Amino acid sequence: MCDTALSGLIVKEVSGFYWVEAGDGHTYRCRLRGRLLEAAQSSDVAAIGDRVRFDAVPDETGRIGAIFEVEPRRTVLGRAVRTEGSRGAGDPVRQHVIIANPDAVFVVTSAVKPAPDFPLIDRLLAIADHAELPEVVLIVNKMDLADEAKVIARFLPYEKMNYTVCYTSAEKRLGIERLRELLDGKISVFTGASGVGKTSLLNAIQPDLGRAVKEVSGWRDEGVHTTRDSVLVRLEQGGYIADTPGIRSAALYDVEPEELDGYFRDIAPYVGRCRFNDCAHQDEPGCAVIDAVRRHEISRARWRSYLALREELTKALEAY
Ligand SMILES: Nc1nc2c(ncn2[C@@H]2O[C@H](COP(=O)(O)OP(=O)(O)OP(=O)(O)O)[C@@H](O)[C@H]2O)c(=O)[nH]1
Ligand SMILES: [Mg+2]
Ligand SMILES: [Zn+2]
Repeated sequence: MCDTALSGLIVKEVSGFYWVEAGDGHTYRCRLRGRLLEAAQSSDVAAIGDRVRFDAVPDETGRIGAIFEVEPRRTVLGRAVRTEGSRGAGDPVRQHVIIANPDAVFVVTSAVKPAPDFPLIDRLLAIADHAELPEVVLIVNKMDLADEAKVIARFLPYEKMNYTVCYTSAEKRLGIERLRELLDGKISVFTGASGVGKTSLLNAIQPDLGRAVKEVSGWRDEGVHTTRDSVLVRLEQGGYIADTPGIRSAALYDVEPEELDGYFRDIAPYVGRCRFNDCAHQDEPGCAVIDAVRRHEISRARWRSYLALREELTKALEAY
């Protein structure tokens, strides 16, 4: 065998196969080799966005390879998932990597149809801040169907806490130019609930893409989980964008309940002013966060998101 080592970027993953865009301009379908294959049993050692080194294996059926090295990740967007089976060893929870090395995450919601899932939005924003991603953007799509002033008022708290908020319509091609600017030259990811228009926005940004989109279910007003695979799409303007399947919920990975308040940008500034050091901001006397909620400086919905997420983290700890 006369293998040659190449390096490249994982742009697609389907059940143990990785499509790697290599420096030679070709895409190779790769498997993991040896040690990596073993490690892949318990963690996502390779994912879209990873830079890898692989051996090209000459093969008449096409370009095939074997990945032998994954470069250290600069950033990771991931969420906690329960491990399946109960063999006793290892963590009950592991990190599912949505994308490796993203420069920017775009949390996508629709203004209506389906209605915004604020608890999910707040979770994804906290995950993005915990991951220390250089850029976090909130996209509010389907503005063509909504009462603009009302929607902007509902998302005002997010602008105040310094998230970039983009109001778009994939259908009417509104706000697309601004998105293009934000995407320029970066590796970005679209994430959010099903049916909010992640794929439609991507198709609007790059019209020749033709990725499938499907109508939201009429009677439940919910997305139907059209996108099943995670792919990195190379943008003509430069950069890559990942279209990912819609998610129902997202749990934080590797965050202690006590540190959660640090990942809520509106809550964090008050934390040091609570009477108790270990204040959970739930019902403690002298809690500066609760006072701020009363004064409408922190929105009640955000506070509720925080409490729900904190309770979930505490329960996960107790389950050990
Ligand atoms: N009116 C309107 N409809 C939109 C807009 N964007 C998307 N849609 C519609 O919403 C439905 C869902 O869009 P998708 O792009 O498939 O949503 P998605 O977020 O990719 O959903 P999953 O792949 O299931 O996660 C489709 O019927 C789209 O045509 C928009 O800006 N306005
Ligand atoms: Mg989709
Ligand atoms: Zn407090």
